Amino acid sequence: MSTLIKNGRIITAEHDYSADIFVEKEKITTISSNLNIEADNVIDASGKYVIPGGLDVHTHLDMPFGGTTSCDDFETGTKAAAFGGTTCIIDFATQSKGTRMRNALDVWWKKAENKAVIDYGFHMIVTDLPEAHMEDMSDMVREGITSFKLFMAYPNVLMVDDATIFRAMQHTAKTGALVCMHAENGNVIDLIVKQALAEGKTAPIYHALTRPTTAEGEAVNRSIALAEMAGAPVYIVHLSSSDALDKVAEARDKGLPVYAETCPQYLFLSLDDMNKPGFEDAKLVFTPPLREKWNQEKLWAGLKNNTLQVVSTDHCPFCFKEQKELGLHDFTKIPNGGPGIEHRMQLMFDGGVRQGRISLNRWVELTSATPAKMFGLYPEKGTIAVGSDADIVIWDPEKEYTISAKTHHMAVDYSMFEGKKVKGNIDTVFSRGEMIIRNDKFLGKAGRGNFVKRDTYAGAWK
Ligand code: DUC
Ligand code: ZN
Ligand code: ZN
Repeated sequence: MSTLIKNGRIITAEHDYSADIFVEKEKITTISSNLNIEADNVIDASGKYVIPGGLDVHTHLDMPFGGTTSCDDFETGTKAAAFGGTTCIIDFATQSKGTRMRNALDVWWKKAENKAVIDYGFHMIVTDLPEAHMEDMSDMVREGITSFKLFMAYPNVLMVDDATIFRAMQHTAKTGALVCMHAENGNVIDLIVKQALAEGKTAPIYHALTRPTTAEGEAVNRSIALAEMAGAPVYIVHLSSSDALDKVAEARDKGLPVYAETCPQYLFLSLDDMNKPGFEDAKLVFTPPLREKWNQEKLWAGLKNNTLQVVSTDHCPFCFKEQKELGLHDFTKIPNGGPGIEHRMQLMFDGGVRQGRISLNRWVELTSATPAKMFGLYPEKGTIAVGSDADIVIWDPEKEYTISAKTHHMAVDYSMFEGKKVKGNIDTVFSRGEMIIRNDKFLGKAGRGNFVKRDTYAGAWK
């Protein structure tokens, strides 16, 4: 199977030029102007951008959490991702306390293998790391699971103590892997939550009001100090506030290998959006929570000046009916998470590029190239180059689209961005050379996605 993509404007993190692309089987084999080659498929991309498929390095598909399970599985979730121009995800396998990481990996492989429609990798959420099982981390790295998420929040559930974090970081310092940190001071937050409940504050908004930005800033700072002592890099996930951003900026100014991602919900939504009647605000209950609106411009500045390097979604969808409703009378029982896997590229294009906040190259860098580099998938993924996987999106910068649960492909019954109009959307999507979306039709099939064995962080940045 071969494809010739003609007349497109190719945008990567570094380049912006017009040329034709020839794809043979799964790879890009030639890039040149005026290519005159016989191909099974010829696509005219005049007036369109040709970009590397997006990488969403923070998703939770089919994940047991908060007394229920996230409602997109690997089929619906990856299909929705593809409809948004994302051609590779890194999802989180979760080690249950008292079990080994290998068990979790086996479970997550099974969840994905017959379902994923695009390529996928895994991070491992570490909840239990006894001294005797440190070798599990090396075992995971050998399997291509080269990043580990640790929680400083959710005491007695997911949280690990500082010594465990430090031990994990000492290990990644040796293997070249990367610790991804959920940075919030869990013990303090738990106390504030208990006090709020005792005062009868049970509505969804109290989820946000009991998780101060200082608790995020403190934990970011602590995780950076632990990483510095361990001689390891650290990657802060879902950074949401100016307080936290300042700590990352300070560390980077010192030259420390500290990185962070933010997510569209923190860039486009704020506490001001949590003002709906009844239980509606539960749709915006995720962790970290929404912040005061002024934080948004700080985050945009962070994306521009590279204090933040990645935009992921933290896609963790729970239906409003029956799932979010578990917390109807108590905000602590609302499953934490929101749906976002489908609209990251559009939101960042419309709100970032079109609004003049970031350049086209930076858009690709934040959503594709740097995620691929950070998590050991570059240059197979994250760029348009000879030898790279033909994960290619033809992007129509003029296509208008209204985000809505009525038309989205996620298996969730609401949208965090219901009714938002965006300009710029996918035209055609290729995954390893196979056309999987054209004319708004899905042409791929469940199970065609491959597990990607990732290089280490240190390997990727050599
Ligand atoms: N952190 C995540 O990254 N996702 C879902 C919930 C959480 O706390
Ligand atoms: Zn988290
Ligand atoms: Zn998450």
